[in-house]
Amino acid sequence: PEANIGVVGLAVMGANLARNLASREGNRVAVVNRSPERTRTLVDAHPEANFVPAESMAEFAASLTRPRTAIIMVQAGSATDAVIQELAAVFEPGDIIIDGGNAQFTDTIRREHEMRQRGLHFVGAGISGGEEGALNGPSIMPGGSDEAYATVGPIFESIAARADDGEPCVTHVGSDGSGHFVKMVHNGIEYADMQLIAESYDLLRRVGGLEPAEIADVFAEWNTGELDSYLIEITGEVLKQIDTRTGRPFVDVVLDQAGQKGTGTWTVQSALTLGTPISGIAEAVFARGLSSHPEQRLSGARLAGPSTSVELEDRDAFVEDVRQALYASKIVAYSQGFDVIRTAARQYGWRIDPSAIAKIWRAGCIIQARFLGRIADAYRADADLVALVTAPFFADATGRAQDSWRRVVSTAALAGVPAPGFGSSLAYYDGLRATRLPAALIQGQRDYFGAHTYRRVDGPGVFHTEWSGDRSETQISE
Ligand code: NBP
Repeated sequence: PEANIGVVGLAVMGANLARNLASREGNRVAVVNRSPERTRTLVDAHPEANFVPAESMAEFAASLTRPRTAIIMVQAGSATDAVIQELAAVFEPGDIIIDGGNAQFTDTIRREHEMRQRGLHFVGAGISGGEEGALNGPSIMPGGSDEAYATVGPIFESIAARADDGEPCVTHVGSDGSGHFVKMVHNGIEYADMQLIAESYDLLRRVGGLEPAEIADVFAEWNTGELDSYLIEITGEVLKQIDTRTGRPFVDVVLDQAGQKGTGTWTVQSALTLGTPISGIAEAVFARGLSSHPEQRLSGARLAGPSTSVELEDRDAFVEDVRQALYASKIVAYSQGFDVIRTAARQYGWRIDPSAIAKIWRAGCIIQARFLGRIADAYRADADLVALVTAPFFADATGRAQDSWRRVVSTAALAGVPAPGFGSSLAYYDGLRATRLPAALIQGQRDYFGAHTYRRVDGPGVFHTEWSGDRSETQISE
């Protein structure tokens, strides 16, 4: 045996991760792929990597030093299960199987359990950053046993992205499915972030009257301040792009139907199951859904819009309002994302440090942003923070932004420009702020039609009112 780490699955992600591993001091990388042509192509194209190629799982296992450590990078779902079974058949107790794909965290919990029964370690590692990240340094979110992490931690640290302070963007998230859960929520937050940026663009264009190239400049400017992030940066680049075929702005020749691969939906499904409101992320997933229903949109195009148009008094002030609305809504999206991570941690028995998660998202991943450092600070100062938005720094930021935020949401409504991300984030903020919610009335309705009972504000006990009788109140229990 000569390789200390192996990669199974050599499509774009696996090939790039294998090259990243091979470029680090002390690593020798074994590679294998279902169709051997892919292995040969990679090995031939990258002699500098000094790969140890294998054409079968048995050969792959024989090329690895103990404990054998292999990262699977194949299509999520049944392909991953198939490869795990093949590896388990040739690996021995104490060996480590890592799934670096975008697995459902519930699959990871099941797989970890199955492998543990066979004496094998199973690590579900979320890897973010796309092809580029895999090659040059991703953000890595591994979940698994402490014993497995002792071996895989240093390997991950060697290939992970580095934050500005030099810290590698990897941490032992927790046990079994925790890494894939956190990666899933990362993607959910990514959906929200993208939707909010898209709403900003739409408002600047349709209400502010700015051209794509001008909006690109606005984003470039925003990227020098508190919104500094990878997504803001690339949005500016996309808006600057001119279509070579037509000479029109690139954004105008792209079909306006947003695709999705499922992690946003999974995040919302998990949050629904856990009863945690992540309305910003949900609106982002639904907005992509609405965009990709052309027949509904075609018939909807007949619906009436506002009877008067919105005239801006001060365009620069509107641009600044949109910036503030974007920042405040983004804070809400991250607050909701961390909320669902904390709820899941309680539900599944994971010990997750939210501060460590914020830190490993500072580089390498799609949502990397300057303000993640602030999130890390907030959770370091108070690990039991019930809602990120209420931490002093973020309460102050949203407080300062709220007037702008309200103007933008109302302007969008008056202009007939959809801004579901902005609107729902503001509603969440106001919901959190409210000292009284109309939930009291809902309790009354529930008690009326279903005898679901209610509690009172002025003392303990559970009560029911005889709605169909004399409307007297009965105490049901203490
Ligand atoms: P794909 O998701 O396109 O999967 C292709 C790989 O899966 C090939 O190596 C293919 O082998 C292998 N495979 C399949 Br399909 N079925 C198999 C089976 N039954 N047994 C063995 N191997 C099988 O590759 P990718 O885009 O590189 O992504 C890899 C993983 O990383 C996925 O889970 C993805 O969700 C995740 N991810 C991707 C990105 C991204 O930006 N693309 C980012 C983050 C995470 P073959 O060559 O023989 O067909």
